Amino acid sequence: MAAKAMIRAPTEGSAVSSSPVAVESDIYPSYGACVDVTKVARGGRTVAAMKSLVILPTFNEAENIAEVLDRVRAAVPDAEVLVVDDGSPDGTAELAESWAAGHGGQVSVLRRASKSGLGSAYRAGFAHGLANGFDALIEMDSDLQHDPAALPELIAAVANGADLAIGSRYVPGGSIPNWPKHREWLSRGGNRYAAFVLGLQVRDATAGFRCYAAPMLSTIDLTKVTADGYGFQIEMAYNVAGRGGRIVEVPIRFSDRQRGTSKMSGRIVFEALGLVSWWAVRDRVLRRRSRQPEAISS
Ligand SMILES: Nc1nc2c(ncn2[C@@H]2O[C@H](COP(=O)(O)OP(=O)(O)OP(=O)(O)O)[C@@H](O)[C@H]2O)c(=O)[nH]1
Ligand SMILES: [Mg+2]
Repeated sequence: MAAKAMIRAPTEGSAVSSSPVAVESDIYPSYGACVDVTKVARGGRTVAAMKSLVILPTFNEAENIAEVLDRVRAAVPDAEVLVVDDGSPDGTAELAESWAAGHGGQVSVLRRASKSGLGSAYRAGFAHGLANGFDALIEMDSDLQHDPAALPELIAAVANGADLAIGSRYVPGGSIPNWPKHREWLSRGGNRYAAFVLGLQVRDATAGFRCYAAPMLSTIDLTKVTADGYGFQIEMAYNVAGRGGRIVEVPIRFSDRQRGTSKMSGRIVFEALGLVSWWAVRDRVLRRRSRQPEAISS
């Protein structure tokens, strides 16, 4: 049975209530047909033996959190969950803690003092996961737009050698059934722009449902990853690609938010656009120019 303990959290003014991990060697059912989940994973282990951490960032998700936790538990019974809550006034953190208390551990809540953004929440979750020896670190929204049933497939992709598995809306088999056309065009256009200017071979770099292999994640200096929201997702994918990492896109169905309110804003879209343009200029224009004299003299 899980013992509850307070340990020092990786960010100022935050605390995580934690519980030990139980790892068993069952094989998860496959969500789609992309990956053979029965294959032996990294280090000779089966997929289910990957020590996996599902990170759930929350800000005012009281209406969703219990169902999210129920469905994550059903999809990946052996995975640990870390809810990263930014002082939600609607009591999300308390609900997550009481869910954990009633379900025999493996769910922890990292409480942070105030709303600090999605990127910051994931950075805190990654730091916790890497410090605690997880093999696979998963990002997932807490509003059920990401179907927890896809978790085994994402973990399986990493178990089978991907450094980053992205739950993708824009590969064959992926879909966004209910989005208004203008939102889909904005998202598709943003992704095409980022892929083109950064030379990134990813169809859905803004997607926030993904699984990282810990060895790859540990090579990225998270203190230098500064973007939030969509920019954060692109920045992380760009970092993995820049290190020669293997990125796999697993098709997912991205549903509409049924309950609670969106926290995304125009500021986050513009931040992503501005940062992507800056990275392209910095890495593809300025660096190429600064390399030219060497190329000529050699
Ligand atoms: N900890 C934390 N979580 C956040 C913050 N902002 C958003 N979130 C969570 O991040 C996830 C994604 O946010 P959403 O508002 O659903 O963003 P989105 O899915 O791009 O936008 P919609 O499609 O409009 O829902 C949700 O689980 C939010 O509760 C934040 O500042 N801190
Ligand atoms: Mg959402």
